[in-house]
Amino acid sequence: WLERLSPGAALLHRRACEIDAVLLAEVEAVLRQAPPRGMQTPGGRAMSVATSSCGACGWVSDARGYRYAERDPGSGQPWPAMPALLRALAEEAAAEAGFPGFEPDACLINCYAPGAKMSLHQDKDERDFGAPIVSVSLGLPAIFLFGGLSRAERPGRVELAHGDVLVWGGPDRMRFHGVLPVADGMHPLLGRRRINLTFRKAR
Ligand code: MD3
Ligand code: FE
Repeated sequence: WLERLSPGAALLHRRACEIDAVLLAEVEAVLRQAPPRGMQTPGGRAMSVATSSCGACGWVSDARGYRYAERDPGSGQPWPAMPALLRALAEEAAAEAGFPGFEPDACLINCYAPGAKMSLHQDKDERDFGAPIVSVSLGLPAIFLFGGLSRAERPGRVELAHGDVLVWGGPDRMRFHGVLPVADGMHPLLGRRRINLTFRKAR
């Protein structure tokens, strides 16, 4: 069911559950070609989340800063293509949330082991803030923090469970957001992992 969190943000509860096994197979195929890596913040701090990407461009982070790049710095190869079911899910979810015509060209794959977290941040490396961001959560649950347009605003909390799909666009696109450290547990399909996919129009 669709829960509207604010005018430009919707949580499609369990939207991906019935196709979770095929989605995961597509994700695992990408991760074999482009293994997730720990990235560094521009300040040189190690991020606890391991990241990969698929699509025409992928997100990379190192001492030079954050940016989208056409190749995986780990292999020097272009990123794997965005698998068809993943892409279709993102486009359909965007349309259901009120953003028809979404054409993602990048999908970031964030891999969380127990204890991994993502600090409060804004996604602002994309060229076109008119396009929404669609996120799909798989595996262990996590507490998602959604803040305001300034870092100072106290964030709200929402649990993201396996199969949940979030869409953020319009007036909510630039909200600060993050993820609290993932609690240890065992998921029947993913084991001791949380994987989050974020579909973007980067270029
Ligand atoms: C709200 N990922 O990759 S997904 C990220 O669970 C990221 O791995 C988190 O933040 C994760 O950048 C959160 C939900 C999400 C993604 C992008 C957003 C929420 C957003 C962009 C703007 C506002
Ligand atoms: Fe983000």
